[in-house]
Amino acid sequence: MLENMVKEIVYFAAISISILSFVLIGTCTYNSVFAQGDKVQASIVYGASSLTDTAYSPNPIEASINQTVVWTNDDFTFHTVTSGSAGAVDAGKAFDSGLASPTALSSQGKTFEHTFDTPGEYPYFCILHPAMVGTVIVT
Ligand SMILES: [Cu+2]
Repeated sequence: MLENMVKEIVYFAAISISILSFVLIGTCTYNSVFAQGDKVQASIVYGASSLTDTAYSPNPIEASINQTVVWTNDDFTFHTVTSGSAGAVDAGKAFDSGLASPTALSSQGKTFEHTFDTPGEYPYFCILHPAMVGTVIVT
């Protein structure tokens, strides 16, 4: 009788430990994949047309060297992710989702990505709504 109870407790403990280790290993694997993931997600928020420095989220976007930033248009209108500032001669030189290119953020759900291989601060804006501004900080 007592022996059966002990057996049951041992059995239960063994199952608990194996389930726990499964969960732990799963969590670790997930974390390492996440850390290796070289993409930073950013959003053009809903209603961005009427926003300024909150149109792109997060703002600023922080990235490490050689990380790729992915912008998703979560709004219902056409936007761009264009490096520099409105009217500057070098606007769009570093990166530009464009107005007609395949990367154009012409509708909801479209994405544009750029990999930053040099540290620095990269201001950017939307050609169609120049009040929309953001910064990528690469360290
Ligand atoms: Cu816009």
